[in-house]
Amino acid sequence: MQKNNDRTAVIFDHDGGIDDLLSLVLLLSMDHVDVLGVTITPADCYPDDALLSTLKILSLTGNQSIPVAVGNKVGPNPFPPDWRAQPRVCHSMPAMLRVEETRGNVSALPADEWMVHFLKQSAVSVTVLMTGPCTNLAHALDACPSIAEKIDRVVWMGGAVDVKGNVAMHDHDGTAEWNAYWDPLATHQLISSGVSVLMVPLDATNALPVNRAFLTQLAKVGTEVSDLAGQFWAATVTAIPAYEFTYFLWDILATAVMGLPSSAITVTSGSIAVSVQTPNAGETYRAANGEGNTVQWVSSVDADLVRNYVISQFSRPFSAFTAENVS
Ligand code: AGV
Ligand code: CA
Repeated sequence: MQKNNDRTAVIFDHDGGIDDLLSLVLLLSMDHVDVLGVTITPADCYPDDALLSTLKILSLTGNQSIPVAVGNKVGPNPFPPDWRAQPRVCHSMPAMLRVEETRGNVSALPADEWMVHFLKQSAVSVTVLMTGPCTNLAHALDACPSIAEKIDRVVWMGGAVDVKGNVAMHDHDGTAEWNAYWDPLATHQLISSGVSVLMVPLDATNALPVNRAFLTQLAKVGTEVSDLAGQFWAATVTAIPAYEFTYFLWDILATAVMGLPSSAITVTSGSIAVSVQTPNAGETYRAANGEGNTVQWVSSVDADLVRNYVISQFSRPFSAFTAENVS
């Protein structure tokens, strides 16, 4: 498989949350990354909102030619409607309303089929970055296992290994992270797929709450991009001040991994298993006796380094986000 060493080809699958949308902005800010496609999982969002915000961000950054595909596969454990509606604020902000989205790049295929179609013909191996449930990719791998050869690695925001989860539901014991819980079977399929997986679980993201100190640091930049990011995040601070409701730089950390120096993160390797039943559906736990599969996960981070990296990327003008050399 052809591999270009100084550039990273990425398919970005997100689920339309506020930090998913900011992750798209962050990913597009990285000079060494070529975003080859954006796919949407209809999980922690309403898909029409997620698509509209995605297209507007692509227009704002001069990336209207990147293909976008919306998924139609859903997991069994829906997100609360309040959370799904929250990112509607993003495409309702002045800078987002002013920019006209274009729809010529929206695929007629659902996201999982687009992934199969794209990867089958791809001459390069790609990184699949996912910041929502992994349902689209699990379906794609199921439909066409040979696409695994085109996947260099998967970087996935999901799971909770040595820390408690963030699911607080009536039939759950609180051990799972939401992306893993939404579609526990897909999580199980991903972990056991044999594809190289780097999880970015709550173990690492817990160090990065969206708090006033971070928002103040970001606000000091005072540019078009940093102000838009600050406005998106400001919409998250009305949450109940409890662990399960607090907003973290979840997806942002998973995305930042694509550009951070390796000194900023600690990666652990081990055998992980996934529960697909109540009361711990979606729990990603250290497996005993050959039960699980070997994956890697980010177990801790240098939080200051991550925050500084994100803020410095968001200090760039939108004009610096346009791909020059996608071939
Ligand atoms: O579990 C974290 C994942 C991330 O992909 N999502 C939100 C991020 O996009 C689900 C989630 C957990 N707690 C939440 C979430 C909250 N308080 N509000 C909205 N979404
Ligand atoms: Ca997400």
